[in-house]
Amino acid sequence: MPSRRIYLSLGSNIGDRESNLRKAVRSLEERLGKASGLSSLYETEPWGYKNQPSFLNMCACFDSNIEPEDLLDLISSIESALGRQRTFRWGPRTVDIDILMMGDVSIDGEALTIPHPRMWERAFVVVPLAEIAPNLKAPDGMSAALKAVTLDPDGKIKPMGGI
Ligand code: GSY
Repeated sequence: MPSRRIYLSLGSNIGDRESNLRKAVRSLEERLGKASGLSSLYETEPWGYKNQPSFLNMCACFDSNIEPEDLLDLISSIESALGRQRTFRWGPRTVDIDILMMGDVSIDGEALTIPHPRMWERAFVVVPLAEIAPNLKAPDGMSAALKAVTLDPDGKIKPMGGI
């Protein structure tokens, strides 16, 4: 099986957020190999449920032949190991890892939907993604770079250095 290009979104808003993200990336690299792209860290306002601390978000890119269900298991085990407790939908989390895209994989299941159905609506996803994959295309044909400007027209979401 040839490798696929995998894009992930990572976020944290509990504890030492930068350390949580660093540990998550390290654990992903242990299984998937070295990341082929890592965005900067971005401080972002909580989306959905507003009454919670702000997030640090980033995106990562890997080239791997891991199967989608195995990637989901890997992500769940990393989130658990880093102390994520599932409180309520859109609630705070030590680390959250979302699969955005996996090559041309298209899955619409109960446990897993790829590409991520709401990824192109969220500035906290698209701004970091545009840093590592500016030419990646949304389903409407718009590039990630252009989507980022559309979602964050005033450039409020700024890079804060890397992990
Ligand atoms: O869906 C990922 C977890 N999450 C986030 C996030 O990562 N960043 C921001 N800014 N808001 C969020 N709301 C949720 S839920």
